[in-house]
Amino acid sequence: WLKGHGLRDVSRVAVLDISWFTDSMREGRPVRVETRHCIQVREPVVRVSVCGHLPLCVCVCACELAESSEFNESKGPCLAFRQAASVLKSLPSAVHCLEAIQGLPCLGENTKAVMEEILTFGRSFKVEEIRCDERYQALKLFTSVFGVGPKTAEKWYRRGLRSLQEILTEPNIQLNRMQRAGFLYYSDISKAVSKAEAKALGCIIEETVHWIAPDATLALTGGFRRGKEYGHDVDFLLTMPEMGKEEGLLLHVIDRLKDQGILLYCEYQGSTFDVSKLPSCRFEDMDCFQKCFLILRLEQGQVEGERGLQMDPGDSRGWRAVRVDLVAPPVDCYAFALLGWTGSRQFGRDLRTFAQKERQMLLDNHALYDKTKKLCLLATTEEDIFAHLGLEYVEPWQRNA
Ligand code: DCT
Ligand code: MG
Repeated sequence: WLKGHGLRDVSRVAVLDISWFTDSMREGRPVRVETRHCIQVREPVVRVSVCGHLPLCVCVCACELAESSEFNESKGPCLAFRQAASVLKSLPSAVHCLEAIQGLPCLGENTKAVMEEILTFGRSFKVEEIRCDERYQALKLFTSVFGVGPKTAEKWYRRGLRSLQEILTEPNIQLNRMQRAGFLYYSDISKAVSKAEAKALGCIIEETVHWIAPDATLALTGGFRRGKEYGHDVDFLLTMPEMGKEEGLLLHVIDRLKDQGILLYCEYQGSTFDVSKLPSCRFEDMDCFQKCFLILRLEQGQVEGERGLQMDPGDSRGWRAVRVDLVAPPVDCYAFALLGWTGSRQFGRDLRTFAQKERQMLLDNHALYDKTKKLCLLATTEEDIFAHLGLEYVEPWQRNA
């Protein structure tokens, strides 16, 4: 199983941080197997997953089943598998039998069936079938391009296209600007971004923002705020101390990045924020703040640490392209935006469900609305929001659901 996931010459395996491990697997990143803190494995490799880390194995399967459901537009099963993966990821110890997971939430019949198959045969035939499925493979490949969603991927698949090369050479396909950038920087932006690279980008963004507005507030959000070692992009939130002063801020930042010669691609979306709109209970809705999706050029010399830039051996460019998201909410919404953009997606989804079901409140990236009192509750910090919800504060590193 591990070899099937790209691990070679496995004799010993260390799983130090379960979420890091599963995220790496899910994102198809090569996993570096550390020999420190090892679980010694001398038997055939497949026994690692069965005997040692059944939850991990099933978690990866659940992620693939979720993805496959998403491609089939089966929203319910997709969410159910994501929730199951999240629960499995959080289990503190190995599981050796189905009885051990009795009573755990969100592990439905389908997930249990996968677990049973793995316990009995060492693998899941259902998941293997999906992995070998031509449509699944094509859609997974196509959606790995920045700017390509499941709908476009499906369209290309239906036209008989199967590889990225075929898409690029098909004369009747008109790529939009974002997709063109996605293809142009594909090998760079499909590589994980490391913590050291995120830190280097943080310095660049901070210098740029503060050069324009010394009193702006800037925060690293997304997976890196949750303490993740790797991410697919780097997310930042910025605001101004006075309401309305954030207007136009991102456009200045974009100009300044352009002047520095490091802006490779930019998609800017102006604010459509309307205070009179109540929080939306539909999580999938994008928030209305001004934001930009960027690709920036990061130089080798800007990244600290012995590993420096994440580059292929033999790549002598001395720089790589990295995806960066900047979001600029007005200061009154800052705490809600920070909570939302810190994620994880699953954590955010669960928090909204909790707010709605248990507290009759609507939470989104803009506000928290109390349906009983018929008013929006103010918050200047994330702590305020948790307090309004009657919950103990949850640190960002504990939000990796
Ligand atoms: N988010 C949101 N609304 C959106 C998109 C994202 O509230 N329309 C939140 C959910 C997670 C967070 O922003 C950051 O998004 P990602 O960068 O996609 O996730 P991540 O947790 O940072 O994961 P990765 O490490 O892969 O970047
Ligand atoms: Mg991110």
